[in-house]
Amino acid sequence: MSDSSSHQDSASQEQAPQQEVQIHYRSDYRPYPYDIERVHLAFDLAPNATVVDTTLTIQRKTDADDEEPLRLDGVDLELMSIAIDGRVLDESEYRLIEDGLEVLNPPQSFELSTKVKISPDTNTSLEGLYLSSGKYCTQCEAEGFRKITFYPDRPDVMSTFTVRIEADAKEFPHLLSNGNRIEHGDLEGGKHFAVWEDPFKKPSYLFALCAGDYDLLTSSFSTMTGREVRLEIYVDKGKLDQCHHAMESLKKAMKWDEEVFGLEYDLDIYMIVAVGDFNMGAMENKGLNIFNTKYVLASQDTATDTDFIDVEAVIGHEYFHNWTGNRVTCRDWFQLSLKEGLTVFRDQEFTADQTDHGVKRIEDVKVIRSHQFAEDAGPMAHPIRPDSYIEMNNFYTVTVYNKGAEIIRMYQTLLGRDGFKRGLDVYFERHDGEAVTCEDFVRAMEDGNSYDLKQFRRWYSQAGTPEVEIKSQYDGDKRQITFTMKQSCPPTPGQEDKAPFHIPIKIGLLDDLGNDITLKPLALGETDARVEGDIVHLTQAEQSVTFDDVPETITPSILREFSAPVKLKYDYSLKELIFLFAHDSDAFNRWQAGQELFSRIIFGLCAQLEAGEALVFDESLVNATKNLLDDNELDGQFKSLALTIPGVSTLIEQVSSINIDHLIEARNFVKRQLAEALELDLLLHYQTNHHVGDFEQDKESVAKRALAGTCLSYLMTLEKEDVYQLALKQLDNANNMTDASTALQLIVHSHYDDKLKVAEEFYQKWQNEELVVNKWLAIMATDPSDETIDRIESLLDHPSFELKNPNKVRSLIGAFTGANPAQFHRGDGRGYRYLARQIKALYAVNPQVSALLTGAFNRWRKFDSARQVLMREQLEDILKMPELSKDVYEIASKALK
Ligand code: B3K
Ligand code: ZN
Repeated sequence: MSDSSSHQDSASQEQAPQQEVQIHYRSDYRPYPYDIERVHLAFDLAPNATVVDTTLTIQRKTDADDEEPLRLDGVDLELMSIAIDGRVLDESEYRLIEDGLEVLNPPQSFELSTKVKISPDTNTSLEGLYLSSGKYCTQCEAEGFRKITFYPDRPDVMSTFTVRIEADAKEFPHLLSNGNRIEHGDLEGGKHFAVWEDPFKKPSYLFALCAGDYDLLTSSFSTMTGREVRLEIYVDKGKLDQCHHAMESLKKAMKWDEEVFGLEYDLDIYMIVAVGDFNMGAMENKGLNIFNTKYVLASQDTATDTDFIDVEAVIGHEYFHNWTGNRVTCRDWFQLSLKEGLTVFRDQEFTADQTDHGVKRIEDVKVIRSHQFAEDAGPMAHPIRPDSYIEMNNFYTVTVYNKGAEIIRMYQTLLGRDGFKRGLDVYFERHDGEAVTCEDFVRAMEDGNSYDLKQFRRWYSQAGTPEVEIKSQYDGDKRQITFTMKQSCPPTPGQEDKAPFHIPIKIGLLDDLGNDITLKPLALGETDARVEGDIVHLTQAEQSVTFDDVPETITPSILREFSAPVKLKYDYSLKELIFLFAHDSDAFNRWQAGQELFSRIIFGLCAQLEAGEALVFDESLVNATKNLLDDNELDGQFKSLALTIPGVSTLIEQVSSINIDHLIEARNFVKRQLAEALELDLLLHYQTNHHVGDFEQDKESVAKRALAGTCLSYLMTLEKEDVYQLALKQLDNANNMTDASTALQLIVHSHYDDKLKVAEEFYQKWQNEELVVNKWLAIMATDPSDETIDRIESLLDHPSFELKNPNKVRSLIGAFTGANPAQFHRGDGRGYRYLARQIKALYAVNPQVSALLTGAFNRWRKFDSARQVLMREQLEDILKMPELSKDVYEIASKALK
């Protein structure tokens, strides 16, 4: 079958009727009528003519209709032969359909053999089997396996796989697939083969194959029951010295999962292959993880402290999937958060245990506030368990992943650590080896704890960010404080009215010395919220809670640890915020108080700009910041976070519409005013924290680098020659990528005359280290100056750029749209036109990555009317493109709805 253009996306063309786009609904789920008991795959690898021989052992389910044909998915496959039990089928016995094949009147139980030809070399979608940089690699989640062979490509069809790979021995000395290698040997004509068997049943999305000539790092791990597991990391030639951190991270993750959750690895071998051309971060294929190089390679010279932490986190994430995702998988893709929310939660806890709980919590909430709140308030808003999709790949979202993780975190808050663990134990006992639903997970939590989660389930079905408005009233005679709480949730596409959520609100009350007082909740009446420990359970649209024995000078600290993914509205006075910023024992809320201070001041300045007034700086921030800076008890990493002004994307989500020019001007003004007021302190802290000499990577050194970087970034706003020289010196003397890239970014984003020369020298030095070049691209793309648009235009033709490589696209185009608000939102619309041109150039090459870029237009309605028109025009234009991918179509059309 030459199925070629798989989605006849006429719907994406202007004149085409929208109803031709297939929408998938959660409510349409039907079990697959057949069991696939065994899968045998044989690959004869060749760039344009890889032959895949597949034998499926099939059994019709007893309750299935025997009239029903056997339907298999298949995209871009050329069918060479098809047989049942060795008998070749004639054309009346099967039918090629759009994106698949039907076998008519199949027997009850049989072996189906198909032979197809595919072309990995021309597969630029990086989905299915593809050849890039001389190596074969697969990506099957969500629906890539159908580009490899005809198969029921859905996660609830689980089977055991045996895979034979045959290829040229010299070019592809390593032939890898899932499970254990049971056979290998040489063949005629310089070829060789390997056979792999995976004893665990798995869905097709966890299938993987890699073939190439790699460098290999090996090690081993002894599990809690004393089994030795061989660990292997495969990387491009010459990169071996950059994989040690990944290997150590893997061992830490394996140990951590045993210690914290009692979960042990189950195969004798665990392999990781790092590839440079990859659509996302990594993929948890059973026993054979495939990683983006960005999340494996790390050395002092080439990777920043953040990169090191990210590598550890992603290695952990994929490893943790072995239980939460692979052993227990999803029934259908609407249940994606079942594995992703849970696994993100697990990787967050892992990182917190390796680093610092408060700092990690702040980092995670920043993602929620800047990205997830935006998604929840935009055209793509969906519950963590979506009800429908056009292209599943568009639903690997910050909602499914990160909000999903927040929902999991709330179970732990409600049930306690032990209770959460009990629930998980029930989940694994009941469902090991199965493909299940979010509902199954909730039930396991309920049954493990005898806890009613009926209302809590709404977090799975309702989209949007709930808003919680709290007011307090102090009764001096009774020495009681009463909080009245109201919750609401704005309408989202397809969901007008929302029922109240079960929202756990962690609370603290600080006395005038900043110490937490003991909470004494009073149960007064019907409308009172239940309180357990320091958790207030808000379950109705409106409820109140009263605490007894409270001194008048109390300062409440509400939503500690960000105990629920909501927007809190509480009318703190400036004085209270400053007090919390100085004293709150909850790291998250201490940071949050500072962020709210910053936000208020920035929006106050915006109002001044709106009114045409001269900007007046609110001095209250100066002392608060100075005290924080000088607090010797505080961790440098925390200080650095607390001193960082909320980003533009976070600020945007705090108001209903935005004058972007004013917002940026006000934000810059605050930074510069603070730098002027605190110049000497900042300089002092820069000097004491910036370290020259031997490189260390302990917690303290990392924190010092972070704080030094933040201080320097404030100082740079002063535009002083001696500060430029400091940055240049840091860059020249750097013996690590954290210091080097921080300095480079500050220089390139400044008005320093020779900044382009500095940038060029950096590029020349690092041009052969792809991951560093990607950092360089991102730094160039995020320079807020007006010339950036011309520069990023010519960078498209620069040797460092390659449209087919997702990392490059994300570094140049993604960074520009996501982290350069001043230039992306240029009033003349050039930023928008630039983005639209790249989407048009990319959608046929790589639908997934171009859809990701399209999302940058999602918040267009928030901007002034001139910019709205400019963005809308680009979206309309994109929708007129011939044979637009359904990925981009879904994002662009929903944005315009
Ligand atoms: N499960 C993969 C993501 C697959 C994305 C498909 N578009 C990586 C992860 O979440 O661990
Ligand atoms: Zn995942």
